[in-house]
Amino acid sequence: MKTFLTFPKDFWWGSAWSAEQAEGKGDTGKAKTIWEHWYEQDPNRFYQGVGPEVTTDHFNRYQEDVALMKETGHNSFRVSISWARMFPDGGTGEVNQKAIAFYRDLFSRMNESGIKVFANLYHFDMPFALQEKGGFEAREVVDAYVHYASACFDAFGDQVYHWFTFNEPLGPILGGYLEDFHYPNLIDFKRGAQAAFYTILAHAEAIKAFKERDLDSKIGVILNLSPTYPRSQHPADLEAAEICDAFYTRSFLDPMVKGTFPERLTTLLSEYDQLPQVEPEELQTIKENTSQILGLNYYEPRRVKARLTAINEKGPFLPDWFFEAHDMPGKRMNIYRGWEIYERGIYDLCIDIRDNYGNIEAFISENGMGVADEERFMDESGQVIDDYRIDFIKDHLAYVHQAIEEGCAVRGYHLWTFIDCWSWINSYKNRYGLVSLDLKTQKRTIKKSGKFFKEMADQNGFAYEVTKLAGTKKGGN
Ligand code: BGP
Repeated sequence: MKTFLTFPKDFWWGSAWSAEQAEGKGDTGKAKTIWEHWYEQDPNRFYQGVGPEVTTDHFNRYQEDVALMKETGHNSFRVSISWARMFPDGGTGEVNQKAIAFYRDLFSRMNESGIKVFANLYHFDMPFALQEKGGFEAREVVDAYVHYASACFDAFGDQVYHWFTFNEPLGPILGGYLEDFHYPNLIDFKRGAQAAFYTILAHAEAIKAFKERDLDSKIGVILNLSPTYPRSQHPADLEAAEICDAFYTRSFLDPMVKGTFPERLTTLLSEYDQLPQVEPEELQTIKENTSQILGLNYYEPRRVKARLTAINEKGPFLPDWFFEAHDMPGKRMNIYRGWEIYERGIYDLCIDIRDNYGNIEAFISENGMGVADEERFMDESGQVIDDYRIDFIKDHLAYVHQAIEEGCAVRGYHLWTFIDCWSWINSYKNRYGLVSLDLKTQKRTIKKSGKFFKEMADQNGFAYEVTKLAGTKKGGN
């Protein structure tokens, strides 16, 4: 039997995207970003050679897009404010009044339509000139970031509901220094650790600048978090999971929320001489300026086991020295993106935040399903009939609902994404939106999931078979 799952009053229903993935270049003037640079240098690294020049052309279509937000049930939406647009002179110097005018008009239209503005600052889009100075490996780039953050607080402080310093700060470290999927494509753990540390410092310094302004909004960070599950209860598997968790979950979560670094990680990095350079007053700043709100991006769980093979010690130091991914037999996959679908992970994540991070006010800031060739599912009118996405959303949200019933302070759910947008090196391969995009004409069409989302937001919930909630108090094991 189905039960109607009602969410708390004023629950944030919406979605998210970022400047580099949706805006297109526009005519305000914009500094070159690392993505534009990498695309110029290496277009073959981008799916079907599609780069970030036009993307979803939101810059020219934002009025129509705000109307579509409304039509798909948004009461809140996360954008990012492009550093390169705000500071077209290489990311520093004088703020760009044309950029301010663009974002102010977008935000006032959103607010007038009853859509709260969730503004994130950095979403992978480093101005190239600053990358040339070392990106977040360089202390002076932390100062440039704080200059940019402060300019945003001053220009939009009266329009933004909640602020975020970074989206998935782990992403550029993994991609840029360990796994070769972001510029600068290095394989160098110690340099990555320095960039990670200065990212954490930049977060704290921005929060400090925010607090000096006494705005009504809150500020926090958006982290990609996956619960880490060991293959078995064997001590070696448990240790592998613990180390993996320290590298990928606690590394940013602890300092950005609690103001401290996980000892498991710092001890291990010191043993292998991989610690970044750190000053005591920087640690103090991090301790004193922590997140007031937390965004949780959840896509898939992390499953690990003890390593089967010996390490090549001549190779570069990497987290994988201590564990291996466990390819769990029977797992369900999103075959297009290659990510496991495991809804209960979102519940375990919320419980972790409740129990180990002071139950900080949080929301699901990204969750979603990228599917290739969605034209296959179009009906005669051109609407994508994406029942798989509707099921994906419901199955995850039912677990979120359960977590809330068990006391988690989760205030909203934002899907990735609103209109199909550009996915970094995957370009437009996998589509995530509630609204489909015709790349040739830029025509937007609401998908079946977009209609569903509106209905769910209007009713503040949906009917669901709750016996499916395995592993929770309600569903049993
Ligand atoms: C998150 C990012 C987004 C978005 C999403 C989907 O990690 O914050 O920018 O891209 O993942 O992933 P992908 O685009 O790689 O398919």
